[in-house]
Amino acid sequence: MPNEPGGPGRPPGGPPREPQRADPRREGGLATATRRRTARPPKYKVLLYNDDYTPMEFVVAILEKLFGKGPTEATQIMLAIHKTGLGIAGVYVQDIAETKVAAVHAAAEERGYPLRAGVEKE
Ligand code: TYC
Repeated sequence: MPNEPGGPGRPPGGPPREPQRADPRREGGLATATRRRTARPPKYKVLLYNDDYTPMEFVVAILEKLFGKGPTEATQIMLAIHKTGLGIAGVYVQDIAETKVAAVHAAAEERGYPLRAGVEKE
């Protein structure tokens, strides 16, 4: 019996075999048919830092209004920052992350609070 084009023969009666592919390690781990055309842009964490003066309610309000958190998650993040010194408010592409940091600083300065934020590449 001649071999099939996709590979050596198989015993009769079993399920049809997937077509054989080249070693995926030599193709970057993705089959050609499903490879992305555009790379995912790098993501940046927006960090909030603890301080001794910004009220807890203000930080919760920032996490709700600027970072889309619900009240429970916003409170958990704020308390984690209060205890550990910093926490992640959200993860965005670079220009959005930097805009969020500027918005945090603007809102804090408007109220006279020293709250600080920053970005860190993921
Ligand atoms: N440590 C502040 C207080 O006790 C609360 C606080 C939490 C401040 C998180 C900043 O990013 C912050 N009022």
